This record gives sequence, C-alpha cells and structure tokens, in this order.
Amino acid sequence: MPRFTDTIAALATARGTSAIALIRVSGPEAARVTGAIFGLVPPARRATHADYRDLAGATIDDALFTFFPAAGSYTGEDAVEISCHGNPFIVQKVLEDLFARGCRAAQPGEFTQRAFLNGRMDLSQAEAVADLIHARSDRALAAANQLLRGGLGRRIQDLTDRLLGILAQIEAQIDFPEEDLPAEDRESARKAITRLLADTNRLLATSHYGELLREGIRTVIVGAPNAGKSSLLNRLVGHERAIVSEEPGTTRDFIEERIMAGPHGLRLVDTAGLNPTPGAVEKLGVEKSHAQMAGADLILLVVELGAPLPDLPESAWSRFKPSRTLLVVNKCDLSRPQLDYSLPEGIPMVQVSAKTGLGIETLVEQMIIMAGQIQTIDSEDFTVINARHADALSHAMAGLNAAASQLAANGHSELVASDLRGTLAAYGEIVGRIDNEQMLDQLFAKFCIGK
Ligand SMILES: Nc1nc2c(ncn2[C@@H]2O[C@H](COP(=O)(O)OP(=O)(O)O)[C@@H](O)[C@H]2O)c(=O)[nH]1
Ligand SMILES: [Mg+2]
Repeated sequence: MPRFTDTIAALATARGTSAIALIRVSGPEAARVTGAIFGLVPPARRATHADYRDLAGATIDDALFTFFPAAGSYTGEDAVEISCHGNPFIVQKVLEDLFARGCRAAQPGEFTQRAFLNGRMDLSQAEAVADLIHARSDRALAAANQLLRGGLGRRIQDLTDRLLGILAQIEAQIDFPEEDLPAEDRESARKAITRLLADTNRLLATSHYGELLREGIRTVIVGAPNAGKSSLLNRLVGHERAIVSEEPGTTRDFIEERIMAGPHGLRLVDTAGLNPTPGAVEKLGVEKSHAQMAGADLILLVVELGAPLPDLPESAWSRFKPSRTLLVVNKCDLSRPQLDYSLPEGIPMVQVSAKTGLGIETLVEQMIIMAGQIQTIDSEDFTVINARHADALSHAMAGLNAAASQLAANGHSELVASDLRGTLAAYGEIVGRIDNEQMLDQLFAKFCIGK
C-alpha cells in the first residue's frame, strides 16, 4: 500500500533558459501519466526519446523521459524524469499539463521527504542531500558524501545497540523489585554507560567542524585604519568588494565574502580597524571589530610596511594565538624600511602588496596550511554533524549522565531505565525515528523545490 496517494511534479533544474530542463514526477500516477503523455508503456530505467503531447494532443516538445519503478527509485515510489528543452515557457507548459493530468506541485524538499518517509534513507542521509547541494568546498563535499552514505547512521546504530544492551540488563530487574540490580551488574552497567558517554561526546565534538564546513572558516581581517585591510579583501576575493579609501575609518560595517583556499571554504570578514583612539563614530566600529575577532577561527593582522603594530590593550593581544593568527605586512611595493615586530612566538609573517598582488600566493598558501590545522579531522571521526544532531546528542548525554548518577546513588532500576529510554529517543531523532511531523516539515522546507 503506497504511503502517498497523490503524485507530485516539479522542475528539478534551475529556472531560466538553459540547454535542458529536468522535470520530476513521483507518485502512484507516474506510470499512467507517462504512458498517456508519450503514448507508450514506459520502459524501466531506460532513457526514451518521444514527443511530449499535452492533454489536448498538441506536441509541446521533443523530450527524453526515464521511468523509475518504485522498487529502485529515489523516492521509493514510481517516478519519472522528463528532460525537455530548457525554455521556461516549455517548462511551464509541461508543468501545467502535468497538473491538468492530476499531479500537484511539489513542495520544497518533498521528493527527499518522500524518500525518507518511504524508508529509502534515514533522516541524516536526507539532510546530507541538502548539504551536498550547498557544499562549496572539497572538504564540505567529502563530509556531505560521508553523511549521504550513512556514516552517521552507522555510528548512531552502534551507540543504540550498545544502549539497548544496557537497557535490557536493567529492565530485566524491574519486574523483580525485591531483588534489585546486583552490585556487580550495577558496576558493569555504569562502566558501559561511561563508555557510551565518551563516544557520544566524541561525536558531539564534531559539530564545530560541521559548522566550519558548512559556513566556512571565519577569517577576520584586522589592523590599524588605512593598513590596507579592504584592499586585501578585494585582492583575495578577486574583485572590488569593499570600499578602499585614503580616508581612514571608511569601513564601518562588516563586509563578508566567501572564498576558496585550496580545499577549504573561508568566510572573509573585513573590519573597521583597530584604532586605539577612535572618534565617536569610529568607536562603534572598533568595538565591533573586537567582537568579530573573538568569534574568528583565523585572524589576518594587517600592518603596513614600516608602520608599528597597532597600539592595543593587553586583552586584545591575547586574541592573537599563534595557531590562528597570520601577520600580513602590506604595501611591500613601497620602499620603506621593514620594522621588527615583537609578536607572540610562532605567528607566521607574510609580506604582500594588496595593490600589486605581490606575495598574495604565499599568503594563500599559508592560509591553506592554517585552515588545514583548524580543520583537522582524523578519518575515523570524519562524520560531522549539524546543529540538529548536536542538540539530540546533548539530550542523549543528559540521559546517560542522569542514569549514571542514579546507578552510583543506588537509585531504582525503573528510574535508571527511564533515563536511558530518554537517551534512546534522542539517538533515534538523529536518524529520524520520530513522529514529529511539524519538525519534519520544517526540516524539508529548507530544501530546493524539485529535490
Ligand atoms: N602602495 C600601496 N598602497 C596600498 C596598498 N594597499 C592599500 N593601499 C592604499 O592604502 C589606503 C587604505 O587602503 P584600505 O584598503 O582602504 O585600508 P583599510 O582602512 O585598512 O581598509 C588606500 O589609499 C589604498 O589604495 C598596497 O599594497 N600598496
Ligand atoms: Mg577598510
């Protein structure tokens, strides 16, 4: 019995004029509708060339269609992909015809939502589909592929199996309250819970990597006014993005641009400058710059050749950690004497000219090295999680911690079991053993239409 009785249709490729547009149809009516349009019984999984005839019998386009029977389709129900010419007018005619034949317009992410609800993938895999579509760096792509192939699902399965083992041991005692859990069983359960806590925590710790991969490594450009921060951002981005001015204090709001550095995605942030004695208007910008620095994964401290380091309070210097700071000496096209800087040991220095491009390649190489150090994930822990997973894992840990305390305090088996059941539900949420329809709708609403 199919779970869905209606058949959905949507354009799966980008809107606009292109060589080809792909329209997707999924649902119990897909085979009948395809047969009626193309006048032949759709062969399974074979691209077939035929005229698209609308309900009135008029030919709309010369198309290619592929029919996927439910057993092996993306959505787990009969589906067809129709490739027509990439003309928005043709696409509209085709969609209108499909709607006239009883299909309805798909909601964003509805194909993937059906794939999930029909058991074709777990929820973490469905989320990976969105990650894959939005991945902007090699690392992000690799992580999305790992998730899509069920990497997280397998880790959660392992944790769940171990938890079920402990739960079974504890629940076996509930029916016999007079002979509560023997001391040695309590101890072994407590130890097993401790190991589960450690492994859950290890997975939770990857959430920061997940954010770095999805959002990019936050790279904040700071330095004295006029050091050439905006010029450097423009040079790294490759076009004029920030306003460059001889007038110090021009950049008040933050300009953010994404760039690629080797396999890494970076989010470059230009700041107002670290003027230690700012005017009234500038003051706000300086305060914001400090806030940006606090949230930075990587800091590019820009000074101009021959100028001293900015004069900053001690608290600000503590932000320049060697592992995440690069000293960029700018304006090296000018002939000025190079000063010696006393900076925390280990901060690499690169000489560049944002104006001529001199040294920029070396700077990018150095940024790649540091980004690699920020994003070290050993291969075993390559599974990276998102905020939803992190939230569920935190709940899982809360349950485990509560159960461990109950066991240590000789609490009742029933209470221990109840805490562990909370953890079981939290693990389940990650892969989608949930019955919260609203949450699912929200999750899939973030997808593209046609996906
Ligand atoms: N000669 C030279 N001038 C530069 C270089 N980079 C920036 N400038 C100039 O320095 C001034 C301030 O640059 P800007 O990027 O606005 O500095 P910001 O205040 O740190 O953002 C402008 O007049 C730029 O043209 C450089 O590499 N060489
Ligand atoms: Mg600027």
